[in-house]
Amino acid sequence: MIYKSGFVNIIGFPNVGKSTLINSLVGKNISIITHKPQTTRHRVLGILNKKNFQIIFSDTPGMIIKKVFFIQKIMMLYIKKSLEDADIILFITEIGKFNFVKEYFYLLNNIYKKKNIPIIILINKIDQIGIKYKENLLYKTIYYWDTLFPNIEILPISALKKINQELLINKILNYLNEHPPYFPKEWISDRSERFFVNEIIRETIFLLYQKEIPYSSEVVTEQFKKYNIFIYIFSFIYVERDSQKGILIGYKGKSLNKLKNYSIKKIENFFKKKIFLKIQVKICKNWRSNYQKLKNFGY
Ligand SMILES: Nc1nc2c(ncn2[C@@H]2O[C@H](COP(=O)(O)OP(=O)(O)OP(=O)(O)O)[C@@H](O)[C@H]2O)c(=O)[nH]1
Ligand SMILES: [Mg+2]
Repeated sequence: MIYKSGFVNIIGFPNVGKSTLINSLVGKNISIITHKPQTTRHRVLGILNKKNFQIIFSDTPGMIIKKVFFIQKIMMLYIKKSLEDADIILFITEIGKFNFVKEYFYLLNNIYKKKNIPIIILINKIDQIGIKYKENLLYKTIYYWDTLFPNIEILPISALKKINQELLINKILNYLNEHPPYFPKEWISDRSERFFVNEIIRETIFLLYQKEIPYSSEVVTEQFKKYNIFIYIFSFIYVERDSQKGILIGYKGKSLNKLKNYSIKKIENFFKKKIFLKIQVKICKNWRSNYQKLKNFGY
């Protein structure tokens, strides 16, 4: 039996469905998803293990052009790195988006031509055909990408509804070389339990709060203790200003309570265990622009 293994890195603009794709491929919510752009801040590995292959997918933050905060520069560095260590690149975009940017055109072209790394262009959200979009729009989108990259394979998919997922895996396997597994076969990610707690709370903040709040928040889990019947978790949420702390906590602590209850449900679902969660909100001034603080937060 031939055993294949390799690194498949997912890149694309914000909000196109990168995290949705990695979760649906791996079969577990290892990367957080919201309707807001720039949800993903880290590079997260999701590992798909089958009898005769191990594919290590890597989710990345959305590519952004205007980098205001230092954290956004770091996020873009994660993408650059992920372009370098890939065996295959999945460049994901969505139906009806014609937003290609020169900077990334050169980057992709360079990888494709000089480094010889295979790329597959995925056109996501095609489940919206007949609902939000006409079929013609898909043809236009395919034509657009094919004109930019005439030699690169294009595959329409729906990450949400798993349309063409098997086809995608088969295409990936065609490109992968014979190689023993890089990670133990029971692994689904390279990240710790605490990381997932941080991310689930962060996802809930994205869903419950508006404007700058999600972008100004960082979550750090200080304690994660497993007992027979439950897990004890103590997490800090850092925001940049006093006023943000007030909003996060809300009148008589109501908003924070809601955040806590929503998070508990999701964390329980993730670990399949009862959770006792304690959250404390703290201020860490301008953490998004401070190299040392970002380093402490694991960036
Ligand atoms: N209809 C539809 N919606 C999708 C699909 N894939 C993702 N979405 C939605 O698109 C939004 C963004 O999804 P994410 O997976 O967070 O996108 P992302 O590319 O990881 O975004 P960033 O991390 O911010 O760069 C969410 O509301 C998803 O539910 C799809 O195949 N069909
Ligand atoms: Mg994401």
